[in-house]
Amino acid sequence: MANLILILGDQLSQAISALDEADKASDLVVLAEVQDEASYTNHHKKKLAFIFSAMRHFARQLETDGWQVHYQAYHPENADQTLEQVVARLALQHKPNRLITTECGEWRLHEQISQWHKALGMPVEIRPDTRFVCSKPEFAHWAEGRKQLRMEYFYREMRKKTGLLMTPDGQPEGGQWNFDADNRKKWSGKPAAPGPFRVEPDEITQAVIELVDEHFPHHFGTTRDFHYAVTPEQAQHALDYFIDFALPCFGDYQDALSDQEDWLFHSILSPYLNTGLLDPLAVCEAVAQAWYRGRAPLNAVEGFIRQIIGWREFVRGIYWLHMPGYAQENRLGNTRALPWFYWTGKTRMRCLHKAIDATARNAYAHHIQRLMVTGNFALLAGVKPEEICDWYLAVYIDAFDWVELPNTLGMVMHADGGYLGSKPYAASGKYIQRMSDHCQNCHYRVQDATGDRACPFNSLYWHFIDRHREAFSGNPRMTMMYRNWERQAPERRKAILARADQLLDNLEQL
Ligand code: FAD
Ligand code: DLZ
Repeated sequence: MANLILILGDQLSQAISALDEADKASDLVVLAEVQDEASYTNHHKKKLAFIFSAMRHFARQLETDGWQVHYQAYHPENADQTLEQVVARLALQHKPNRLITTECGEWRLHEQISQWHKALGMPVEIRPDTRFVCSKPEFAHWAEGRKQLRMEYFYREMRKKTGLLMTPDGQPEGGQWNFDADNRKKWSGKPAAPGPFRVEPDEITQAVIELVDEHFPHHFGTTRDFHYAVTPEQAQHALDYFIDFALPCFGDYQDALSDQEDWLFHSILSPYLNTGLLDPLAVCEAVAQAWYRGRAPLNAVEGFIRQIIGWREFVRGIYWLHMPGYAQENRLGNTRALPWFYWTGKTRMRCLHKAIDATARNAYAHHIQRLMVTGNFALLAGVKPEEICDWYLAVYIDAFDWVELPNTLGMVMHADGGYLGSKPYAASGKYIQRMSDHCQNCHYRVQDATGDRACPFNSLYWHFIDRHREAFSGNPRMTMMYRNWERQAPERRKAILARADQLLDNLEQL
């Protein structure tokens, strides 16, 4: 045997660098479902089913294509329950020259793998992950000497680098880099949202669903109504479906929230992008083509591409530049525990109930639910970053540390002191009312800040502004908020703060 080639559960692409120049006749490709990876957080049951099923389909395809594959299916009584144990046993059996793998997406596992050569007693070659537009060194070079990083400037570099939506003379198509101002419509039920692309579970997926239900019964969420794609071909159909049915409205309703509709016009492609079933650049090229062919407007196409070559690449760059210290940041000094209703959805705050309920059913919530509902509440309530980060890592099908952590700790919790975002996305109930129809079905009154039925977001928002005066009052983007706060009568401010204090003491009862 020449080499062992380890492929992780989020590296399911035959273009993965670990397979470069591999020899089908002599190398052994290893994939393993292990307890360690399945339980480092309370992974949603649909996330476990998705990863295991996609891994099994990928392994089967490799075998069909002539690779020698060692696949370990999960069983609680397997002797080897960590990836290292699986590799160590194979190394003893086959005496390979070395282990080859592609760098993994989480610091936790990356640290372990970088030490394996010692225990295994053989070289471990860790290759760069080439599935991103911007390499780690390239991002580090771009960030060098900048005190704060701004996605918009990075994004323009990525547009130039990829040529996406660029004219032949190097200008952005449509004369603007960013059409975000056009992407803030409220959705009133029309045009109808297409619903998610659905794949009926095949035998492999059904077996995995049974396995998850049997061995991970206490994990969050449900396997019921599993409809995610689990192969590259199915994921490609999901992309085609998005382009045909949702992309035309993606931009207009990108920031909307709905009481009736879980998915709106979002692509639901993140699980496939993050596990290798889809290539990010190919996805962006297909979406750009939709604009060139007149099948989708520029505000939708530019907005979508910005999320992928802008935000997605940007947060990854930040993660690898600042780990492991980044995960410990808590610059706002938060101390509160995550309210238990994040796990049950049992709260009378309609927007939170709806976002958490969708999360439990689907292992998915769209960006605005994550940012402006569950995230905003955790920010205003001063939840410990560590606890809210672990929640996001557990509950979403697309959650991997490299993308979840900067979004939660940086974008939502502002725990990195504003390194990733120029101001916190703190908002009162007014924002949720403007962008959704939740408030009309809510127990609380969005127009009130005080009184027992007052929307908790309102007083908590002002409490946040008041208690973090030192951190934010000098921020030009927040001057207006401080001016509005100061303008209120002292008695009113006192009453609002008292209401917020009462809420903070009774978070579990909301
Ligand atoms: P769409 O709205 O259709 O967007 C298209 C694509 O753009 C997504 O598939 C995704 O790949 C990319 N994208 C959009 N926004 C971001 C972003 N802020 N950061 C990185 N990529 C982005 N995304 C994850 O993939 N994994 C996570 O664990 C994750 N955790 C998040 C936690 C919080 C607190 C917040 C606010 C956002 C998080 N996001 C995460 C980003 C974003 O919410 C999801 O990518 C998006 O909701 C996925 O659904 P979609 O594919 O329908 O996205
Ligand atoms: C997320 C996940 C899960 C649930 N299970 C496995 C597994 O059993 N085997 C595996 O190789 N990978 C799994 N993964 C994905 C890894 O945790 C992932 O590679 C790291 O999170 C790095 O991004």
